[in-house]
Amino acid sequence: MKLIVKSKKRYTITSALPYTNGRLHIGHLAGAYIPADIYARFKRITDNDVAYICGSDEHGVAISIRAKKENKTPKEIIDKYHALIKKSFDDFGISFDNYSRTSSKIHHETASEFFKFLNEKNCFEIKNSKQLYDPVENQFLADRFVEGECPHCGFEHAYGDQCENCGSSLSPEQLINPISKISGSKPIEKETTHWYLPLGKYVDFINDWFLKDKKDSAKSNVYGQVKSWIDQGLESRAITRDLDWGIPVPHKDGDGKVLYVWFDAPIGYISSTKEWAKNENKDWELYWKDKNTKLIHFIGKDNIVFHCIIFPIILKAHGNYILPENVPANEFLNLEGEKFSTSKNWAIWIDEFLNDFPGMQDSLRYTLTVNAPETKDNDFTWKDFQARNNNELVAIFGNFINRVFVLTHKYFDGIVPKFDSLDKVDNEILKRTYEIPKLISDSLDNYKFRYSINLLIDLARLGNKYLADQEPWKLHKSGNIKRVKTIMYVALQICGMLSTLSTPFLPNASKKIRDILNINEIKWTDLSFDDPIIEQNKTIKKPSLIFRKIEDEEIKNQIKKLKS
Ligand code: B3M
Ligand code: ZN
Repeated sequence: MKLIVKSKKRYTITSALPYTNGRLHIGHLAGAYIPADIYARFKRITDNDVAYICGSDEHGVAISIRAKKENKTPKEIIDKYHALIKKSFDDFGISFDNYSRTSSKIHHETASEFFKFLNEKNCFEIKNSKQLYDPVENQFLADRFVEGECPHCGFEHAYGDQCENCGSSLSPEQLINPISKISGSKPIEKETTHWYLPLGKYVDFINDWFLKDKKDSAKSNVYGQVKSWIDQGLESRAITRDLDWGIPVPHKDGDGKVLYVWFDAPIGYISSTKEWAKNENKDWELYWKDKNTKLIHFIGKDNIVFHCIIFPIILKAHGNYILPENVPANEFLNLEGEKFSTSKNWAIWIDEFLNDFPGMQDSLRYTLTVNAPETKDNDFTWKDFQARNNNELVAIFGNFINRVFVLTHKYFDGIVPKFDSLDKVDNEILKRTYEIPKLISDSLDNYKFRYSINLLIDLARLGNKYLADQEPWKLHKSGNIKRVKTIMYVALQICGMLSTLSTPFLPNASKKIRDILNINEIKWTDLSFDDPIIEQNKTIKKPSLIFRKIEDEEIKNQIKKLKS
């Protein structure tokens, strides 16, 4: 009998496209990348058809501002940061099936086509309005080019398109005491024409598709945000801008205008899928238009409105696309009690982390998962990282695996022993071991990453307790080899189970354990109550270190580095 019974499905899984205006830090990883990567690996190992899609978000004012700061062109900026970000993802081991960029030709074409299609379908309103204008620089102040006080929460550095404090989506005119980020001057108002998406026409759609149908499946933090936006009422939103960096508006009246970055960026998921499908000889449309495909967006909480309201409305207006099945947004991660800040260099950069802790990706994955900002903001501290690594990964998980491997070599020359009968305790622990895959699988299906990874560690904890209770070393001394064989056989099955169950969470450790056990990756859907994971008589390799301890000195240095 199989442990997990599931039919094969198709998944399009996306992680938010990072802006190419800076390096990646661990706060990014915790929000939209590690959970998505766990989920994608989980869906692969349960035998599904998965496209895990991402890419760089290379348009928008964030890029232009960075370019000004570094005295470079926007193109130089996106090339620099795209390369750095992509390398960090690769080195960290995020398993994207495709990582594209929105400056690519395929994306410009896809986004332009989308605009033209919607424009011809009369999905937009074209309106004149007065907008903020920088009289010194002679340019319109869209989005992040203008800052001011948030009309909703009073935060003083809200951007022209969004308040990062309360998450409200804004337009520049709503800001109190706006200031140009380019010249520092007080903006004036000037008339201009733009294309608007009439969000208000889609309130019924969002009510039905999201607020009714996703009441039970959406995370409560996500549901709450969407509900409050709908309660506030949806206004038309401009999807074009008077800027010189972005995708030119494909229309005869579009001179000097580009598509709003939040119009083109989510379409980037589609163009990245197209790019991947082309390389892999697949049909991209199955991943975006087949109603049996499940579309899941992993994002941070500041992107909820775009993924639960605006992008779904764009897809709905188009008409041929599937809608997201779930948008499991995370809250924010703080660092040592304060917000991550690129400008204050209050961050742990991925490239620096990997330099200082080479090969320790799994330790960070573990800490960021067990402590994920799943339902509320959470804090990363270096001390907690050390404690999680040393007291949980090393002392529980690594210790169990290592003891079993060492004893198997010591007593049986590394050969998996044959046993003749199982005692009650053996049956009980095996039963529990074989229950875990379904428990983990069900909780991952509900986006409960913290709970899932705790189930994994609990299994290792149980293994340790089994060894401590059974004391095979005593039995070996007293000559009860028959019982020792059974105990080691059972303990090896738990190791086998840990190796396969850790695949999505701790992919490097999982691979090391499988190498020692001499087994291939096992699909969870192939696990069965009747089959042992590790065959009797099989030889396992000599153990090597799976996790290493982190010394106090290393943590002290990191804290010093952060504070300097
Ligand atoms: N680039 C915003 C952000 O980094 C953004 C996400 C786009 S997802 C389509 O917060
Ligand atoms: Zn606010």
